[in-house]
This record gives sequence, C-alpha cells and structure tokens, in this order.
Amino acid sequence: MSTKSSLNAFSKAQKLIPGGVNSPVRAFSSVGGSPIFIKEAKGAYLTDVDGNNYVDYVQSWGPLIFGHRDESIEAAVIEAVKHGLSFGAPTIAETDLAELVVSMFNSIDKIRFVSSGTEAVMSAIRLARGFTGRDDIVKFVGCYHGHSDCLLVEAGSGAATFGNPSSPGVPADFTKHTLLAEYNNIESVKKCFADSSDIACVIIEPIAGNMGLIPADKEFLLELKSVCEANGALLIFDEVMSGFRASINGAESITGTTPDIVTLGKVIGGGMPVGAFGARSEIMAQLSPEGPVYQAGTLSGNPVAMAAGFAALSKLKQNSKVMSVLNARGVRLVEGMKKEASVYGIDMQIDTRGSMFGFFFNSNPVKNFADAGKTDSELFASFHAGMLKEGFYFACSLYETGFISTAITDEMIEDTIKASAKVFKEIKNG
Ligand code: KE4
Repeated sequence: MSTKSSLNAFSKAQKLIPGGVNSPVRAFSSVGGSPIFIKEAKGAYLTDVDGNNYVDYVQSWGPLIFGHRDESIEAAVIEAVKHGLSFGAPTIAETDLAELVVSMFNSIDKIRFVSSGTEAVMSAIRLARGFTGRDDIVKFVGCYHGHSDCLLVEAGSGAATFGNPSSPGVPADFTKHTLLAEYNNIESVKKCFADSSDIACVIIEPIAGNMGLIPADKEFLLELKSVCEANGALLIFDEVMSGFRASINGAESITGTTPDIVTLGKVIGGGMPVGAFGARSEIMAQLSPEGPVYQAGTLSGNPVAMAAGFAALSKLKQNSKVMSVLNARGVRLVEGMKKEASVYGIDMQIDTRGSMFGFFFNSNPVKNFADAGKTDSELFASFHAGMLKEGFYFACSLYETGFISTAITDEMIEDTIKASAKVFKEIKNG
C-alpha cells in the first residue's frame, strides 16, 4: 500500500499549518507514522489521496453515525444551500432542530445552538456560574471538554485540588477556580466540596470517551447528583461525544441520573459544525437576551448545519432500534478482537455503549485516567499501524473511542476481526 501522496501532502501542510493539521490528535503523533490525507469518503469507507480505502471506525470523531455521504443528510444540505448559506437572523430550521432535540432529552426544556462542542461547554460553564453566582467548577481528571481555558487543566494524578494550566498561554488565574476529582471516585468529589463552598457546577462526561471509553458507574453518577444537589451546585453532562451515540435519549436514559445542563455536539450536526447546550427553562432563562449571561455566535444555528442535524436526528428518532443494532456489532468487534489477541497472550479490556466501543491493551480493569495510563501504548501504536495497513482506520490515540456507523456491515466486522488476528500475530512475531 503506497501512501506517497499523503506523505507529500503532510510535508507541504506542515510548512503552512502547525503540525500540518487543524486539530492535534489528527497528526498521528501518539501512534507514530504520518497521517493519511483523505480525498473522499462514502458509506463505511474513507479513500486517501493515494487511492487506498479504509473501513472508518472514527467517523470524524463521532458525528457520522450514518456513515459518509448519507443520502438523506446530503440531500438536506444541498436543498438548504440553495436557499442561502447564512443570514445572521433567526430561521425556522433552528426551531425545528430545537424541537427535535428537546423531544429526545427529558432534562432539556430549552436549547442554544453554537458551532462546536468547545463553545457549548464553555457557554454551559458560564451559564452555571451565572445561575448559581459561584465561581468554582469541578472537572474529572481525564475528561476532555474542548479547549476553553478553564477546562484545559493539567490532567495529572487525580488529587482533587486546584489545577494548573497544562497549556502555556493559560494563566494560572484562569484555572484557579477549576478543581479536579477522580472519575468514579465520589470521595474525591466530596473533598472538592469540603475545599470550596463556591462550586457552581460539576462537569462530567457520563460516558467518558476521551481517556478511552470509560463509562461512569451508575451508582457513582447517582451519588454525584445527590452531592451536587446537597451543595447547591449544578451537574453538567458533557455529551458532545456520547449524545446520540450511546443512546438517542442521552446518558440520563441509560444511567438513571438526570443532569441540570447537557452539552451536545458531533452527531447533532450530522457532520456539519453544530454544538448545543440545554437545560430546564429556569436555568436557560438566565441566558441573553432573556437573562444577563452573555453568549453569542455569528454562525450559531447556521441553516445549512441545522438542516444536516435535523436530517440526522430525524433518521435516528425514526429508527429507534438502530442503537441496539450498532451495539451488537460493536460488541462482536471488541469481543472478536479480544479473543484473537488472547491467542497471542495479549490482554484487552473492552467495553461498549450504544454505537461506541473501546479497548485497552491492559491486564486490569480501567476505571479512571490513571488506570488508562497503564495501557501498553507501544502495543496500541503497533496495532493501529498494522490495522491501517490492512485497510481499517481506528482512532489514532489510545485515549479515544471507536464508533460503529450504520454503513458498517457484519461482514466488515468479521473482516476487521480477521485482520486483527493477522496484526496480533505480526506483533508477537516481531
Ligand atoms: P469540539 O470543540 O471538538 O467540537 O468539541 C469538544 C469536545 C467537548 N466535549 C467532549 C466530550 C468531546 O469529546 C469533545 C471533542 N472530542 C474530540 C475527540 N475526542 C474531538 C476531536 C479533536 O479534538 O480533533
């Protein structure tokens, strides 16, 4: 398999774009090698600039649950484009998508659209601070909530303490209000509340997908909600990734815990740039222009993006069985790969939630970021490279999650498992 054109494209891109990419994880730096440049995609397949095809288990990091160039989403976008790209004025398309999302999430009475998950989370945090009049927030080590300053906190060892900026350019003053807790560890959350009486909210990925796939324990989430309630803090479920991927009705429908605010992204835009945050009316009433908490965006609610999102979510809502079909395929995939790995003495921890799947090359259960860090990263890199050569495109970081789209067939799953057997054999034989 030649990747010559990708190599040339990467070297040119690096001269003009930092790291040659517009989002760091795409650079393959954590798995070695250089990224393949995509020419086009259709259904389950990506095609790179050298003409190689790959079964895509990344799907643009989640948005493309119906695969690439889904006919109904594509038709909706083309139709919307014919009426104009953007107006900076309200459109019925925004209300239509809002109505659809509200009908799918019990915890959401009202919703505001933005253009990315980062914007959604940044705005939700500001809303929680405005609603409670408090400044501190709690996040969990290993959870990723986009790149807004107060959430770019050192994900170091999991003590519940004030974070330090992990990224230069973020003044310590901007993160002194960010407290850290350990995922699935309620005592670490209680310690944050013991340390601060000024906590506005706790934000969590209820099904964490940014330290590999680590769903929070149901009991933990129930306790988390009661600790927040007892202390007058809001609970934010960051479902930018898990929303419409783990369930079509949000993590609340599968965990039994109802959040105060939900952030959404990815699938909600059907592949176009859309983020959103929603909550019950009394919280959303704080948002400008109704209330004093300011938030805005030139392309927020963009009519073309709304059309793509509406087509995607309508299709999901009409196919209520889709998530169980996708989950069955995800379970078969990770169980099949785990079995093949065991033939070569390679341990894998596996898990799925809806159309999300995850695996760790780790001999012990993975319950938090520290556990995830014990994964054999070199083995992961060899697995990623080997599968790429076999024509299977997995997330290029062990701290990510894989996805099943409706375009991925049972046959493709079986082919992937067979390819993994070959790759594990090559890894073991050196
Ligand atoms: P965006 O700003 O990238 O649209 O969303 C940020 C975000 C917020 N919350 C959660 C739970 C997320 O997973 C994300 C973004 N996810 C990553 C993939 N793990 C996006 C891929 C990338 O950074 O290139």
